[in-house]
Amino acid sequence: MGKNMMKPVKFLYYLWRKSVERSLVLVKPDGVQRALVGEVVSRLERRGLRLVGAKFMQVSRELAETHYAIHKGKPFYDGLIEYITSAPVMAMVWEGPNAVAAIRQTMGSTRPTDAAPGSLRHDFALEVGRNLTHASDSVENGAAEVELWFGKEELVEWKREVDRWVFEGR
Ligand code: RTP
Ligand code: MG
Repeated sequence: MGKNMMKPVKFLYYLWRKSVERSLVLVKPDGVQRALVGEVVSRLERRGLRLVGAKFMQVSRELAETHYAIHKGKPFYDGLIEYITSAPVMAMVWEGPNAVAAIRQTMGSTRPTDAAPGSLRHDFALEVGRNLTHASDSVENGAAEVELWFGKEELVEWKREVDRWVFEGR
């Protein structure tokens, strides 16, 4: 391949990577305690999303405060920090086309009684303060949260045989 061919190929690869969104997903302490980690993983897998990182961890107060900085000052903030640091969480990174919207749809609305039937929060939760999961709410926040929670070496770039049957044009 000539030297000039590399640039367009690289650019196409850049565009292809860009269209694959990433989201941080947390199974919060209530989800872990209720043995719903497998349920959450299973639903995301079945949706067609690709797992690129996972770790079972205790969230420090510092990480909780950085992650939820946007909610500082709100009436539920202290309870939220208490909740997320109260017991271990399963932290994961999932990717795919439209991953951010797809994952939030699979989780359901923040308030479980508003969540669509069939969503995780509808099927397994009752209270906003015990709503099982976290998912990034935009592509930008997805990238920022993945960087906050995971080191580069903790993320695995890989392809699946089935990708071309789930991701159009791959
Ligand atoms: P998350 O960030 O956890 O994925 O949830 P979300 O985007 O659907 O909701 P967000 O507005 O970011 O709120 C973060 C978490 O704070 C708790 N919360 N409690 N008591 C309340 O009114 C209230 N509002 C929010 C929930 O645990 C929510 O997931
Ligand atoms: Mg949020």
